[in-house]
Amino acid sequence: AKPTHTDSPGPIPTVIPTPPQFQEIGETGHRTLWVVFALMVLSSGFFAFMSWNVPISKRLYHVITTLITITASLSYFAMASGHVTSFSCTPAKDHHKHVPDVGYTECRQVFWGRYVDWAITTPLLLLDLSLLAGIDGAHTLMAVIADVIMVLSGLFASQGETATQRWGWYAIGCVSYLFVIWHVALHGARTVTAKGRGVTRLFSSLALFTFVLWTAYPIVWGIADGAHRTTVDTEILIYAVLDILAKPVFGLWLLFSHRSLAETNVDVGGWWSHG
Ligand code: RET
Repeated sequence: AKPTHTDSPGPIPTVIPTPPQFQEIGETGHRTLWVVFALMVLSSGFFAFMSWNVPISKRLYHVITTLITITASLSYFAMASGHVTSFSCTPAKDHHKHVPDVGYTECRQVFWGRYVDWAITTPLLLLDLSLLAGIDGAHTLMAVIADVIMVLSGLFASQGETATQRWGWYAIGCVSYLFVIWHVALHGARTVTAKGRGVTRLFSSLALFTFVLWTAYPIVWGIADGAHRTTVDTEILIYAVLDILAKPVFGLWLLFSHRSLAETNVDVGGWWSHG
């Protein structure tokens, strides 16, 4: 029979759904973002200053490297001022043993602005390395596209709602990363020998430094964004250290070596500068 308002409402549910758990930025994370913003601005100024007495035709690495830290300054300004961020909600993991499995969600703050930064700066970093190693345009282009696919996959992974979406995109990103290493590190190791011992030694150390550092990013992503095993602040701190090494420290190393090693010069042709 059709229920009427006089019928018993039925048993009261015994499991009260847990509200979503929020993981978000704290004071430490906030301060860290502002500090890195300041460091990126200072580095940009310093790199621009380093190119002062260098003729335009020899300023290729200076221009690329300064654009990298300028882009990072913009992205850190955006993140520090509370922009370019959203909450990504996923079903809670069973590692929260103290909570009955009632299917609550975990909403973690994601700074998607990072991925916009990486989509611009990682291709520029690869360009620095490719030019240094004398890698041809074809391999450079393939590496850059694989790299953009890697970063966009990371962005999609961070916004995914199901495990398939998140870990699927993550896996696609990791495969793309292997192509980047293949085209730049392995291929570059072969082409750089034509540029002499000095450049070969510089490229080997810079490429090793780069790919050891870069490999930390997917590991951090897996632990922090994938498995939610760290706080948002810890994630911000780790990425801050990695970003400072991958951008200002990489840039200092490259530009100072370039200054004392004439063979690092690239013949960039007439479009770049008229002599
Ligand atoms: C993601 C997740 C998907 C799989 C892989 C990733 C790699 C990211 C890397 C980022 C490098 C950033 C740098 C920033 C500069 O400061 C997107 C985390 C492989 C390698 C160097």
